Amino acid sequence: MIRRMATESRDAAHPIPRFPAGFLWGVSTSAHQIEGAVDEREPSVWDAFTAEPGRVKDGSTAAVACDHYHRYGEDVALLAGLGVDAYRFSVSWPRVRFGDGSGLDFYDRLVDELCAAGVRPVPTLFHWDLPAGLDWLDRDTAARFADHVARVADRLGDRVGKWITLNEPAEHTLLGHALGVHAPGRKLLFDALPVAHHQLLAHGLAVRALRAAGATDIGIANSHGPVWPASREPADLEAAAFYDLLLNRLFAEPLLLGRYPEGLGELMPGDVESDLKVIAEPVDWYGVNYYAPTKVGAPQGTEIEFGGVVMPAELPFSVRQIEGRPVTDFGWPVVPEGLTEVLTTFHERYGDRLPPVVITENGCSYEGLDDQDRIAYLDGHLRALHRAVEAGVDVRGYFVWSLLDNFEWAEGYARRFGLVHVDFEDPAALTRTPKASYAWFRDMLRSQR
Ligand code: IFM
Repeated sequence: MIRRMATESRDAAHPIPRFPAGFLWGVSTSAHQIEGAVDEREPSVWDAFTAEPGRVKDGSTAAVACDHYHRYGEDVALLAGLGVDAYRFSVSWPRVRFGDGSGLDFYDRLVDELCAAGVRPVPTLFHWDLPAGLDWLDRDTAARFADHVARVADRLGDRVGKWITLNEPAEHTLLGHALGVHAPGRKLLFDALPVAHHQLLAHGLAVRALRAAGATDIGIANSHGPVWPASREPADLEAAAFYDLLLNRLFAEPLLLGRYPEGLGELMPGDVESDLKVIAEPVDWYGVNYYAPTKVGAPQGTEIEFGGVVMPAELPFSVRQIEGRPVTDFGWPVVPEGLTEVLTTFHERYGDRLPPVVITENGCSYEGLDDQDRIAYLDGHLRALHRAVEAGVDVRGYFVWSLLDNFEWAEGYARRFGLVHVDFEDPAALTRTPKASYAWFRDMLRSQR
């Protein structure tokens, strides 16, 4: 059921500046966070993780989530009402492997529905829900992923033009394998680096599989943000540079430059030089997920809790709070100019090796239907994005995270990122109610046409 809109859009005294012609506007979601229908897919590493007490803060699971699997028609109607050009969703690998291919039928139906509504489907082929039994520490998982990609491209490629290989391999490595706060819950610290390498290899193999299937519009969704040193002291500068290496350069440079940044290549498994040739398969655009900058200083010798993540004392850096900024319900600082900064930094660092950029995620967690904080966040970030365009960065699209409130991983349902509220208190109805930000984004899109 879809309820009437919470409020009408507020008057924009200063409209968002116009983005270049052909700019792609969309919203994003991911399979595990919204689909539910757990019995109609194979298990994933997230099912085992959420079953362990204490892993998810509110004790919830994604077994039903938004039940998008059964309610996708309603959700496509919401997309059409919003007036977006494109919808970024993810294809669940455990669902694709289910039964005799009936899992893929779901994406067939979804893509048909999107096309009928005039919304371009933009699938992400891996968004953290690894099939149970597979492991990114194994090199073979990269080859298995390429098979999955070929299968999906074969089925959907007649209607899907734009593809995303992976979502945020950095977070999947860091949170899932180094710090253990996401599935599969490993705390390997720097021994998690092979997970990064195998995902990057999987990306390169996926690009090859997509090209073999005739795809011409391929990207990745990498998370990036500026890293601000806590002070100008050498120890803080060094710690910040190291964090920048891990968050930004480790995942950008193999793809864009065909090499690992200093010292990291030696730590990776296998024939790294030959793998880098695969990893650097050219992409048509580069996706950036941006939420906030990170302030980083020298280690403080103690465990630090930051943004819901406990960082052990032995790390060679410590993450600090950025003071003097509003924060989202997640405690993340709201820093729109960080988006301009990360894009202009990449433009300067990588020059013409950086393909056109698409913002594949940007958004914030706030409670409430009259979500003026979210409107302010999106308004500020779109202006910041436009400043990057004015500064010469070739930006081709922007996707809000997220269409719906959903299962926010280890936080459960406590963090609401949606333009549309979902009533998780009433699991039989899971009523969708567009928030004020939905109307605001819809009106902003109209002003761009
Ligand atoms: O919900 C996540 C998403 O799955 C990946 N990027 C960040 C979002 C907000 O935490």
